[in-house]
Amino acid sequence: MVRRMTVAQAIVGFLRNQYSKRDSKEYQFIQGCFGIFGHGNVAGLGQALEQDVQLPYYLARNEQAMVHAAAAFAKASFRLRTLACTTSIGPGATNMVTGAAAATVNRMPVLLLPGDIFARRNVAPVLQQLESSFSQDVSVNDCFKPVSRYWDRIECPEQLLTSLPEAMRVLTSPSETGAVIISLPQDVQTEAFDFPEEFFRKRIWDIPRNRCDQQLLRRAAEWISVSKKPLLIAGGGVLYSEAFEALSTFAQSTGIPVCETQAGKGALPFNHPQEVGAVGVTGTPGANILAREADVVIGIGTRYSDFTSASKTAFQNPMVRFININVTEFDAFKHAALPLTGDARVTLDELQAAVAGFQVEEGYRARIARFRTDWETEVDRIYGVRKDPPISQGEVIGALNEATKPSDIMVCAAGSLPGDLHKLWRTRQPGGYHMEYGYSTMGYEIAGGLGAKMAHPEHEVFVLVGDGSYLMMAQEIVTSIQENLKLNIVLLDNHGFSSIGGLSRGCGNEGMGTNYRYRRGAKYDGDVLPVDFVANAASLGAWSIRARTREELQAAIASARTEGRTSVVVVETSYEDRVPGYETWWDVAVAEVSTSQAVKNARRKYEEARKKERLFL
Ligand SMILES: Cc1ncc(C[n+]2csc(CCOP(=O)(O)OP(=O)(O)O)c2C)c(N)n1
Ligand SMILES: [Mg+2]
Repeated sequence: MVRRMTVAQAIVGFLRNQYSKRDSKEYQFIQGCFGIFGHGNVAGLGQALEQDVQLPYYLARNEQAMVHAAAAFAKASFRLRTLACTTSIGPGATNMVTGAAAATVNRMPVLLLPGDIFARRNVAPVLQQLESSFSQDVSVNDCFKPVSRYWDRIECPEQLLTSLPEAMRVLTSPSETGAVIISLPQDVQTEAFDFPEEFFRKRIWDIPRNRCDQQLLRRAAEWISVSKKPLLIAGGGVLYSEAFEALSTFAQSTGIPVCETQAGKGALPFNHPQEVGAVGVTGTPGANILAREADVVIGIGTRYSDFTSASKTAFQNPMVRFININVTEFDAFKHAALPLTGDARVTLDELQAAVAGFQVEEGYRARIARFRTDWETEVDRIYGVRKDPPISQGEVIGALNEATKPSDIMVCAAGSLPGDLHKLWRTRQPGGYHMEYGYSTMGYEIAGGLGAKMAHPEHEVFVLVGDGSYLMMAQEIVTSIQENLKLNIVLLDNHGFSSIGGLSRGCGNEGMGTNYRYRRGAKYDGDVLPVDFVANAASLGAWSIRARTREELQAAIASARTEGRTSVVVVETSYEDRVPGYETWWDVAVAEVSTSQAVKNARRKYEEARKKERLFL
């Protein structure tokens, strides 16, 4: 039995029959397809999606944004489902490169279907084709190779039969997942072929909970049982494995404190007795002191980015040893760790049994409790700051946190907000804190909010976005209105890049290029540019309002919640008033020679601080 279909029709027919399954719960894996059409896909995938509406189609405004939305959808679904994205050739395709990289860094499954130049070649160069004199087997879509986990180009219809199952294997693989690219030459998309009927049968991809090596598990248990200052680091893998309860039980029964990376934040509620908060460059004092002194660090589902390891200065105990629980072998081996390569939940359950009876000492337990209360006092202080307008960012975070419900989802990605939120946000449910900080892509915020809302339409989604990020990519507000997917956007306007301005000054410079002001001579030190964000958001169809004081902000957030459509609350915040770092450092290389005394001083301090960087061999 065969079905005569075009390549594009076969892709749609195949994708809508793919399911994922974990812990006996089943999900349609590809829940729809974003697309922006052009000559490279309108008559191919466009035709197929128009004909077969069982794979819902979504129109977005920008190709990069739709990949972020798809990745956010996957992240909010703990990687059990995702969306596909189709584009035309040339700029439509390459607009997705940043989105693909962000998805791959964050280990998020997204299926990207860029159009490609004619396989037939006789009409080349086609509109938007970048020719190569070196080979006819090259197109701009080759740019996706370093940013994807699986890359293929379909030159003839039968290749689909072996390519799409590979794409699904990678997308549903906990260890290999990331962006998957299937390049589709525009002529091939429309070619008909007799596809075997079985290709369109319902197929279930079981997402495994692999066990780690049992001998290594016993060794890990021995290491833990002789440890005096053990520390658990919860990374994104805890969430993607839905291992939060296993982690909570493990931490509670052993007394081992838990700190969190950006991706792992929310694994435990902020008021869990073993939770010591954010770790690393944007960490809390307690977590960073515990990391500095720890003799055994148990990293779960973490990539140990420089923000987590404080550029390899976080772990200063000369005897420190690492045990890494990670589904990806590559990460499990980091820091010369004892690698427990396996699923977080099943490994934590097994480790729990293997360390049965182990408890941290009373003094350590008391210290954890003290760090916790001290930190809550500090958060209350920052939340409670009362300033005349422009108000502080910490105050905005406090007002918003107090106005949100446990089931609300907070989405953010770049600027100074991620660092402040990592420290200050009181997360109450796993998934309530949605931060893209693997690639920290300006522009992810609103697009990501859209993806999170698509995954959980019954929850309120709050997007926190800086003025810089908003100006880079705000256009998916239009998509949210079109889809009736309401977002609550809070735009913090500090007239520029507060984060990078601070960084510039920290490196001895003067913050050039980080203020949104009129040019005066060589510098941008004129008046603030008159960007009217309230009018801008309203022009895209959102309900928008300006809030100047804490009271106005609280009232605006309350109105936004009851509003039926996407809202944008614009609040001016102080550029200078920032939340400090605690007990940590970040390696940003400072100029080794300069005519500026400030740069020379910064370099001296930098060289001193670098001495703490450690190699774990
Ligand atoms: C696409 C992209 N370009 C550049 C950067 C580098 N960068 C990080 S934060 C930032 C400024 C963000 O400005 P804004 O959104 O206003 O946040 P603020 O720093 O003021 O909090 C820049 C340029 C980035 N992360 N992403
Ligand atoms: Mg800003």
